Amino acid sequence: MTLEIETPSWGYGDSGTRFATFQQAGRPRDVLERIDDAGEVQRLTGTAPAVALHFPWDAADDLAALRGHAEARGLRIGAVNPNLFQDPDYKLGSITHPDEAVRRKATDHLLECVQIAAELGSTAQSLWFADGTSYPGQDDLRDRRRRMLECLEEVYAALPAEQELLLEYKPFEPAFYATDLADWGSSLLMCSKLGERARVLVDLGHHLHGTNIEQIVAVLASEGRLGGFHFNNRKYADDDLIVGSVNPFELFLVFFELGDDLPRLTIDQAHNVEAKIEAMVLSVLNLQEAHAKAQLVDREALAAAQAEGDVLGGHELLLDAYKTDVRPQCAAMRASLGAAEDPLTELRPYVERIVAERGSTVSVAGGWGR
Ligand code: RM4
Ligand code: MN
Ligand code: MN
Repeated sequence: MTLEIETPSWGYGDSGTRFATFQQAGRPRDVLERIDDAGEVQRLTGTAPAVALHFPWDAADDLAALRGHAEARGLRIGAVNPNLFQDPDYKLGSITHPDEAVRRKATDHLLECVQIAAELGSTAQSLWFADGTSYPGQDDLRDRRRRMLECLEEVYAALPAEQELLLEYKPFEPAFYATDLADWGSSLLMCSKLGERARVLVDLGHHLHGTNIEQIVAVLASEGRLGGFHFNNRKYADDDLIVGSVNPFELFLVFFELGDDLPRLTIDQAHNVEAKIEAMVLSVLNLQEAHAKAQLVDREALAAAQAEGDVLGGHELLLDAYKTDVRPQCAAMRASLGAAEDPLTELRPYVERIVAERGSTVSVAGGWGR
């Protein structure tokens, strides 16, 4: 019942592959309608009380009204996500760009987002940089690192006390040779230089194959530097699919490793072909179940098995918890929170209503946000 998930405004609007964007009937037409959809997910699941925003995608003239709109739907504003990957000026990087003027522009956007967060009551800047190079020799790797640090230092110094800085990493895409923050170690080093309120954000889709993500959780958490999660699922790269759809065991292991000390938990998904709100609800349900199963692990027995060197004893204790069907308990938990026992069925009338109100649209070529 204490689980709290932030859902992403950008997971409700249109997104696409690099080949096409498919618009859905009932798609939200503006940030207020994206917040409405997040409010419906919270109403049905009971554990999604915050909505993370992305700027300038969610830009609004009246931030107080935006905040009021969210609060009226039982939501608070989660992390603020600046966007430094779509402006043509950022083709060769944003805060690592060789041109000082571009770095200034990027830093100013980050500073503006600190201000926006303050007005919205948000307590985190969630930063992901598309910065990197696609060819050896394209730019000086050490200089880029220095430029990034300089910009982030300026942003960190401007953070009000209640805001933290979360730093995401990703091994490749859109850069294909050297991404400036390619792995958790690079993010962690940057955070250590910035200060205590800078911590690493782990996105489940941002690792090379075979990476042991739960071990990264263990390392960062023991260092006090695990700032948060971007939940999604993938089979190949940064696929941004429904949480727990491809690799539910990994999700369970992540929750087991997190234990009771949960950092900021956000969903980061980009739905291209699936029904959007339904996909978001499913993700929250899968998170509830993974979290519940992780609570079932008999940690005392596990510690005893580990102390005795009982290799498979420890392993089987994890499997016992993972194989337990917790769906009835999760439904009861939702009912006791005043949410829905069967969220997917109860979602239908809302979807029918928004399709009637917002209308249907057509498919267009291209990527994000059209
Ligand atoms: C990136 C990354 C960021 C997200 C963007 C839209 O791959 O995961 O967190 O803001 O996508
Ligand atoms: Mn992410
Ligand atoms: Mn991503």
